[in-house]
Parts: sequence; structure tokens; C-alpha cells
Amino acid sequence: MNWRKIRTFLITLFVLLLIPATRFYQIDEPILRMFRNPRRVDPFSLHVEGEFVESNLGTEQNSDGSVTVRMIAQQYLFIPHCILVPAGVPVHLRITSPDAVHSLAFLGTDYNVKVTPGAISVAEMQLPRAGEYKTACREFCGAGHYAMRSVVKVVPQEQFPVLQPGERGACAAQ
Ligand SMILES: [Cu+2]
Repeated sequence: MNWRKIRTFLITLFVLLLIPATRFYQIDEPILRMFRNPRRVDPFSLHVEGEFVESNLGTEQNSDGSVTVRMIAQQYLFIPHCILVPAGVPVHLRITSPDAVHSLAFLGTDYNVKVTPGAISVAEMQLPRAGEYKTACREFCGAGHYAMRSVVKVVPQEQFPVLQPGERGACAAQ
């Protein structure tokens, strides 16, 4: 057996395997996309297409009385900065990140949602009392991490605006 040939073969194989490892977005990414489940989202295009475009962020009213809230956590803010939800109603939260790992903590409650780029984090929550909740990022995400805060305004159900299909509730409109 020729060890030198085997060694050359193994080194060549190793180098060939290294190429896709360093070109993740060119090789692995398109292959992985074929196996994507609906909870995956492309962090590079989420601002321009799909569920997390700006016009779709905020609070959506569902026919069963519950609401769906869509948000983006990114360095170093939450979009929208303020979300409006009715009190005592099931809230389906859907949130994703285009850059780093973040976490959305609702201060004064037990809710803390980890947000990872490429995935949609979902959480079922309910805020029984009207009032203003502060939120903060609880996962160190870079220089501006400590300024990464937002607000949740919980209003009594009768004060929550009736939203048309396609319309999203926001604090400013309130
Ligand atoms: Cu952070």
C-alpha cells in the first residue's frame, strides 16, 4: 500500500470538502431551501418579500377574535417599535430577525421569545390587563443591545379599532 498516495488523496478530499464549507451561501443555502419548512424565512430578503414586508407588520385581526402580531427584531430595534393589542384576547406572535440572535422579553410578564435569523419564532400569549408593557432584548446582540427596547400597548377590547382585511393595527393610528 502506498501511504503517500493515500495521504495525497485524503488531503485533496479534505480541501474539496472545505470549499462548500466556506461558501455556505452559494452552495448549501440553495440546497437547504428545497427542504425548507414554512417556519423558515430568508433573512436577506425578508424586508422586501414575503410575510415580513413592512406593510404586513403590526397587529392583524383574525375572524375568531384573536390577533396575529408580526414583528422584526434587528440590530438594534424592534419593528414596529410599538404594537397595539386588545386585552384578554389570544395573541399569536410571529417574529424573525435579519441579522443576529435576539430575544423579545415582555417586562413584567413571563413571556420571552428567542428570535433567530432564518426562522420564524412563534408564541401564543395573552395579556389580560390593559396598560403599557415595556419590552427589551434579552440576548446580547452587539453594541446597541442595551438600547433595543419597544412598547406593547394593551387596550380594552372595545377600544381596539376594527381593522379591515389587509389593514394592520399600530399605536400611531390609535
Ligand atoms: Cu439584543
